[in-house]
Amino acid sequence: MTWHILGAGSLGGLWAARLARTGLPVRLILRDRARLAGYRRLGGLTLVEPEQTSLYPIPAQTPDDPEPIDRLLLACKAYDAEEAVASVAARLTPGAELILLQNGLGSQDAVAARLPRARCILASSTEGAFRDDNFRVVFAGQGFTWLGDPREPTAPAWLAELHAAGIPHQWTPDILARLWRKLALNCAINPLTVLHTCRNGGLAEHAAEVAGLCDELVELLRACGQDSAAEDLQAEVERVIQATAANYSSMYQDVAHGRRTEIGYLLGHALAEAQRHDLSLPRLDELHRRLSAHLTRLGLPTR
Ligand code: KPL
Repeated sequence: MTWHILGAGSLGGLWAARLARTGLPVRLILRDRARLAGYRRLGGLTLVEPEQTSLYPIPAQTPDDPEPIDRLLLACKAYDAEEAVASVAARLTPGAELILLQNGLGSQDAVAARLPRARCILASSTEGAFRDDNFRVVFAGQGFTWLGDPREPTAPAWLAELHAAGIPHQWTPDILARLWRKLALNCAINPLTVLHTCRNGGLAEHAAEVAGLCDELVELLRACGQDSAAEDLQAEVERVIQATAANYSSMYQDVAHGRRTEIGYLLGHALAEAQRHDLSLPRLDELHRRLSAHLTRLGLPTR
C-alpha cells in the first residue's frame, strides 16, 4: 500500500526518505504546482545523515491529484493540519488511515472530527531533523516515535514497514499520555527559552520558575485524568534541560526565524483544558500572557 506524505518539512522528509529507500511506495503531496515544479527541478528529496548524503527521487504530486489515498502521513505544523487534510479529503478511501504527526494537542481532535470515517493514529516523536534548504533534510538526532489510537487499541500491520525502514517506534495503548507528557515538557521549557533568550541549558538558572510551572502542569495533568503523564514531571523536565542543554528549543528557533509558533497547541491547549476543568493556573496564565505579548511585539501570531 502506498504511503502518501503531506508536509515535506523536516519530519515528513525524514519518514519519506527512509520509507522510500526501503523500496516502499511513497508519494509526496506538495502544496501547489510551483512547489512541485521546484521539487522536480531538484530531482528529489535530499537526506543528510552523519555517514552519507543521498538524493531520493520520490514521486510527488499536488493535493488535486486523482490518485486515491489509503494511508496518509500528515506531517505539517499543528496549525496547518485541518486545512491540509481538507485539501485531500475527497481522495481518502473509505477506512483510510491517517498518521497525525503534530506537536501538542488540539489539532488531532480537529482533524478526526472532520473525517469520522477515517482511522486517525496519533504520533508523538522525539526525532530531531531540520531543513537546511528546500527539500533537503538534515537528520539531527536519534529519537523515538510513539504511535497509538485512543479509539482502537489494535496495532496496524504496517508497523512492520516502519521497522523495515529503520524508524524507531513503538505502539502504545495510551498515546494520549505520551502526547500530554510531551506537551507538559514543551510548556515548561519552550516558552521560557524564548522569554529568557537562551538555550535549553540556560533554564538551569531559572530553576524556581521551571519548578513552579511543573507544579501547575502536574495539577492540570491530574485534572485531565493523565496521572501517569504527571508522574515525576519536574525530574524529567530537569533531565531534558540537562540532556539538551546545548540546543535551542523548537519554539525558540521558530521565533528566531520569524516563523509562527505552535503556542496555541501547547500553552493555549493547556489553558483551555484548565478552564474546562475550572482550574486556576496563575503561573501558566502569566507565562502565556508574557509570551503572547512578546510574539505580538515581533508581529507573530499568538494562536
Ligand atoms: O521538544 C523539545 C522542543 O524543543 O520542542 C524539547 C524537548 C524542549 C527539546 O528542545
